[in-house]
Amino acid sequence: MKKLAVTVVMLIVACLTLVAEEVGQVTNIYGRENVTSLNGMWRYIVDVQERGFYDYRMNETPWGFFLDAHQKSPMDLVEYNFDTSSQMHVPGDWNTQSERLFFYEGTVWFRRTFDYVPKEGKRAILYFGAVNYEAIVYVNGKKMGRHIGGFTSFNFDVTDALKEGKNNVIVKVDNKRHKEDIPTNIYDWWNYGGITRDVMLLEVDETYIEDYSLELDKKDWQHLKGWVKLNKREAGVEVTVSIPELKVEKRVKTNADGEAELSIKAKPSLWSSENPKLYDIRIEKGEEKIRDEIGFRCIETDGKKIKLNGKQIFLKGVSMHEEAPFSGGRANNASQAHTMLSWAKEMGCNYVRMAHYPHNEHAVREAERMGVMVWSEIPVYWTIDWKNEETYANAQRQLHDMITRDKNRAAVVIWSIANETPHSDARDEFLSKLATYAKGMDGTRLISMAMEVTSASNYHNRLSDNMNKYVDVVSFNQYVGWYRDVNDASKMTWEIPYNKPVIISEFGGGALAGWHADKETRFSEEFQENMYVENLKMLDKIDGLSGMSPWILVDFRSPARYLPDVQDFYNRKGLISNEGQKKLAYYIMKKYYSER
Ligand code: GCB
Repeated sequence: MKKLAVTVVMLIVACLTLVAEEVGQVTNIYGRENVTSLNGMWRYIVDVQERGFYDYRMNETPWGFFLDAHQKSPMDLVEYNFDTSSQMHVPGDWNTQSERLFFYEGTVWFRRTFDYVPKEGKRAILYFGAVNYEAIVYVNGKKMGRHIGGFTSFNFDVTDALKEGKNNVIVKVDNKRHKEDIPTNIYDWWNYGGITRDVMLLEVDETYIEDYSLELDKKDWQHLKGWVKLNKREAGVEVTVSIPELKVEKRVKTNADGEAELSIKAKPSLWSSENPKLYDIRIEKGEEKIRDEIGFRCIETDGKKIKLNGKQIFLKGVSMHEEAPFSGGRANNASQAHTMLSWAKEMGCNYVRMAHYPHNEHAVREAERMGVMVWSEIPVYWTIDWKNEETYANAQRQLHDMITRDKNRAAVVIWSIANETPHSDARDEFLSKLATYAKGMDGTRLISMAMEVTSASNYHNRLSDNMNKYVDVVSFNQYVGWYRDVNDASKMTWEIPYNKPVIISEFGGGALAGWHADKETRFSEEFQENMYVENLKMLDKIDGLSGMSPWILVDFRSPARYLPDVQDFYNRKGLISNEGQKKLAYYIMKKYYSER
């Protein structure tokens, strides 16, 4: 009997360790057919000690929550029950859906059940837009895999785990912070936990289109180039790419790597802020049909200038976090993005810095439709564990996944690899490798990072960063007027000794909306307003100034902002309050951009 029990446990463990085939990142999930949304209400269990995962020896248990066990007789001891547990909405963070979880950092298990009918010759891909921070995914008790990184999409081939009838997906989500993570354990935004972006089940053929790229050839604007990639190394598969409006229909065949090059003669109307033209694109392989909207444009630098489609531009920007306007919490849909981008546009912006991590795909696509250029960034923020190889691999994977997802978005003009990273040899090595990697993946966009100025003397600001060689655009954050006396602004001189365009990636300071006092009183709207006036005069003197993204469009939650009745866990540097109230400084920026 004992032997039998041991065998049963061993069998269960063997089952649990079955990891699904890792499949490449499936792009443009929203433009594919045969997609079922698994968004909606999911059951959840808060597991502070992770007892649904580890036994007391700290081994992975064979009876964990991932089995979704049920009492078979009244005698059975099962100390959890998904069926009667509370529910929360996916996509969504747990912090704003349950008061008890507002400050929670740890493990929460999520379960969703769904009906499924397996189909001959079809594969099922389970897609997550993002889970913060670590996700371990099980389907019907079988482990599909693990993903780390809170802002990038991932997917598993779950075909072999699915069955006819009722199925379940269980996800162990853990948002604990660690020094070796990306981001590391301290940062100035809220660590929203949960399944924060869309969850979808995609049905495809055994051989399917995994990814593709289509863009304007920088050297020849009457030429589009790109590639299509299958999930398998299968030669001779025919793929058709068409752009009806341009009367393009191109048939290509895959090579032995399952890839095909695209080279198309066409004369598209170029995408810009004034003309955010997107073309309807169809990519087809037999029955498989993918639709996309793609814009074509050329972004480049010329000495200290940034040029879009050959014309010098000034990036009139603002920084933004991915936090839902009015309701708070992680933003995850197009309408929230639309609200925020409309505020930015009304202020005169043609550009936003999506800080400090890749924002959701809806937001990037919305920016593109609205003609707003985007700086997109990975959370290599402050003091990363530079010497840790796994940390580097994690950062590179996040960079890879960000570029893979958004490489067809004309709106994205800058990939940023880091924010405010203290200088050291180890940091230089880490960041130069990342920058080189980004360039290798995408040679058409500009690479940048938010640097810090290193003062040469009290009123002389000199930028000196070994990373200057690796970036196309030199960007830095500076806070004269907030972390330094505002009266210093008029005395400041700047030295940026590189022949590259300069973007001020952050400047600003806090104000509590609706609170009025004189311009010497911190946190009053007048203080912030005056600081903006002084900063703009100061920044205008910078040689090669090609854009700016003041910090920040909207007040956002931060655990490091404790001041009662003023901050209340909000970083108040927004030009607009978290309730949508525009502050005086918003109008200073609006006026400045209207005159630029
Ligand atoms: C910075 C950081 C940003 C912070 C901001 C601040 O330099 O890049 O994430 O929120 O300063 O408010 O201090």
